Amino acid sequence: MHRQRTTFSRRMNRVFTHRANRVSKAIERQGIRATYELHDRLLSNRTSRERFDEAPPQLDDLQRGILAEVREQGYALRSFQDLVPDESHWAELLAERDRFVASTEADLAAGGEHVRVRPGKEFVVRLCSYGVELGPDDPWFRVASSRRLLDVANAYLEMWSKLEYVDVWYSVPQPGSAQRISSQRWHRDYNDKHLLKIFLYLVDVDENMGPFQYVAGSQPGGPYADAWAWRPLGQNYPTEEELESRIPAEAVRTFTGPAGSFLFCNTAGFHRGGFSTTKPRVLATATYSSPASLASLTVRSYTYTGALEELDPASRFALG
Ligand SMILES: O=C(O)CCC(=O)C(=O)O
Repeated sequence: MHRQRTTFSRRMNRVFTHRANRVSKAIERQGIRATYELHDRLLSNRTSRERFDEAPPQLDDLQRGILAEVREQGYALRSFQDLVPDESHWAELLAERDRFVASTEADLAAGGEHVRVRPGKEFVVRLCSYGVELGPDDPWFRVASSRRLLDVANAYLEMWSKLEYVDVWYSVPQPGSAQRISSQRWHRDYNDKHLLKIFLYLVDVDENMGPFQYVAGSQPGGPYADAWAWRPLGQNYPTEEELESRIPAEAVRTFTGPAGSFLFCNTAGFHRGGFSTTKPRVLATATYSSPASLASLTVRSYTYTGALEELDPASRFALG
């Protein structure tokens, strides 16, 4: 059989293929960035801002306080009971947590083949992940999709937002010798700058259990917004040393706290967490993003099982 390629041509092909890949990735990246800007300024977000302006929600003092703090420092911390005083709701969330923890630990003990994890983030087991059906019968979905929370998100983003992701996470403890990877490292979320995430601790979280950490003032518009500034699809993972040399330690907030701690934050700002070396950290989370979000342009984590036509217009927009 004739040789089809010389070693030289193989090498050249490798170089060119590598270059071609790099060039096509750069073009694709530029295209995605341009699409984001277009949707933010002209297309999706403009309509969404107009809809919000037509009937802005009336917030109470608690909601206004959260809004002011997220604007000022990028985050606000409250307790679940402040927002949802009904005790039975908390009990339902704890029951959901217990079922999830029991099934996760049974799966992990049997080798972990059935747990829901994403490639590269195997340290987070997810109750839902993507492609699930969720509706008003799910206690966490009920909270995340309630007008009480949606109004805060919409008022913060100053537009009708999309409830893009709803989940419960179990962070698997890592060996003490492990290195931080992925979202355990400081980063900005890449998909949107108009972003509000909520995190509700379902267990007490101490400093060894991978508490969520945030650089106060790193949200868009904050004093540290320009440090590795947010860009759609940006390379948003400086090394830990680089970040710590540029951001004063006093700006770093570490959210240890009891079950029921409820955090609101714009994760286009720098954050990290989930690096537990002792006990599992279990929390519920949800993301509200703008319609221009790179993720919500493409994917939402769930399909709503309730009757969309029975919802008010802002909720229908968020869930539908
Ligand atoms: O698990 C954590 O505390 C970090 C989560 C995170 O990076 C994110 O939700 O964007």
